[in-house]
Amino acid sequence: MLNQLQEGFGKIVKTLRGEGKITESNIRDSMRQVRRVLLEADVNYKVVKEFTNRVQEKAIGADVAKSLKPGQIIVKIINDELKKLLGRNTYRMKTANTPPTIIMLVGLQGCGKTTLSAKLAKKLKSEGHSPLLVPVDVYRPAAVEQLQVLGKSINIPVFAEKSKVKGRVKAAVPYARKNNNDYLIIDTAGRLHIDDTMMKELLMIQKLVNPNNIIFVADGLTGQDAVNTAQVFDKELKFDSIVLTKMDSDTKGGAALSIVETTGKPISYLSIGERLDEIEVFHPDRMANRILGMGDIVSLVEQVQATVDEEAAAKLEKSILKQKFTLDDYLLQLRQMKKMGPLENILGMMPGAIKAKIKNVNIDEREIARMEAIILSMTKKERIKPDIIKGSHRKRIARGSGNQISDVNRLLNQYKQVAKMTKQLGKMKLPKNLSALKMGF
Ligand SMILES: Nc1nc2c(ncn2[C@@H]2O[C@H](COP(=O)(O)OP(=O)(O)OP(=O)(O)O)[C@@H](O)[C@H]2O)c(=O)[nH]1
Ligand SMILES: [Mg+2]
Repeated sequence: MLNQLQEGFGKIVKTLRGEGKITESNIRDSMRQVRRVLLEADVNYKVVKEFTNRVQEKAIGADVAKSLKPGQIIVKIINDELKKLLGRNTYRMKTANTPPTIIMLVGLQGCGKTTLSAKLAKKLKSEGHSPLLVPVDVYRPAAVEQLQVLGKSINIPVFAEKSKVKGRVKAAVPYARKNNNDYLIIDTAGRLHIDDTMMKELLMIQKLVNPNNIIFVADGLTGQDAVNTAQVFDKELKFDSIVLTKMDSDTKGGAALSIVETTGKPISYLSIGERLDEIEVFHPDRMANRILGMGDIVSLVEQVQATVDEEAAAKLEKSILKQKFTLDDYLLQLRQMKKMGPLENILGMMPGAIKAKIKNVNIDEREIARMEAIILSMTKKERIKPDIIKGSHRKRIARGSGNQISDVNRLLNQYKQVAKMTKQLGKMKLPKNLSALKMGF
């Protein structure tokens, strides 16, 4: 996610930090680079122009003479402006005085509304709420079933009574009240392009139930188009917030940076995968740090805390501190990783330097299962002292786990790489509450 922006800004930050003296000419020079990075990431040109002007103005006016590291001041200004660009504060969903709080999702076809409905419902449920899902896409065959299947998988009721949109929406509210559903999530139908019929239907639903939150769902992959579509939807519906989806894909990130500025509406969540737990509250400040390659340590720690088994974490931490990391520890770690979700999500939050070091450790879930099988085929002694695993042992382990010798070799190499990283992390001084972070490896 946002790799291109991160790489671009990473370079600029590196140069700036090294600058002993900041002059008007090197400020202009770095602003040219900032402009290029933003434009290449598909950020709206007007947004780019205003952004660089603001940074330049502040940088030139900044009192850098007395500072020890003037370059850092510019980085700070860029960081501040990025935060502003992304919306400054974390958005809080509005709630109804009398339940249910109604959330309505709108957006073009395939942008991820239905998936997001289920994700939000799951999140709300985990926070102790009792959501009700209401699919109102009565046109596309199987659209309702799609939400029903998702609802069933997370044990959340789906209200699909009445066959017409108006009837269903109208009936859903009293149904929610009767069944103590404090949130009602309306998943609307998408169209390939904005058209009158779709907009009229959305306006009708809006008028009928007056949702507390209208969320515009934007496919993060569509770049500038998402910005234009957002403007049209906002003009008609005056939505409350934006969710960018598919942020796990190789999106350039331009939409994320332009959409807030052009609509004036905040981003509330990011959808970062197809799995129903792959949703993230959008924090402008953390995102700015992430883009500048400062690493989103706080998000990472929260995510680790939410999923990690405390006992396993304590055990791992101990071995990390002892700087003795065995294959048993690696096995534990792999299992934790499986719980935390795709490694790329976690890597995306790490500071660039660490990320670069572990770029080659590419693990997906199936791969983790295979790695588990290989480690489990080793003897206790082999797991504690991997050095004793020679050729004949590898053959036995491969056979025992139903893999090739090359798979065993690969696992051992990855283990070595991770063990080395872990050793380095073990030496790093991190605040106590951040030590869980070391678990990510
Ligand atoms: N990689 C990735 N895929 C996603 C994400 N969100 C949704 N998808 C996928 O995108 C496709 C479309 O998602 P839906 O939720 O059906 O989209 P929709 O807006 O409801 O589509 P319509 O109802 O046809 O308008 C599905 O294959 C989803 O699995 C995401 O954050 N990341
Ligand atoms: Mg849908």
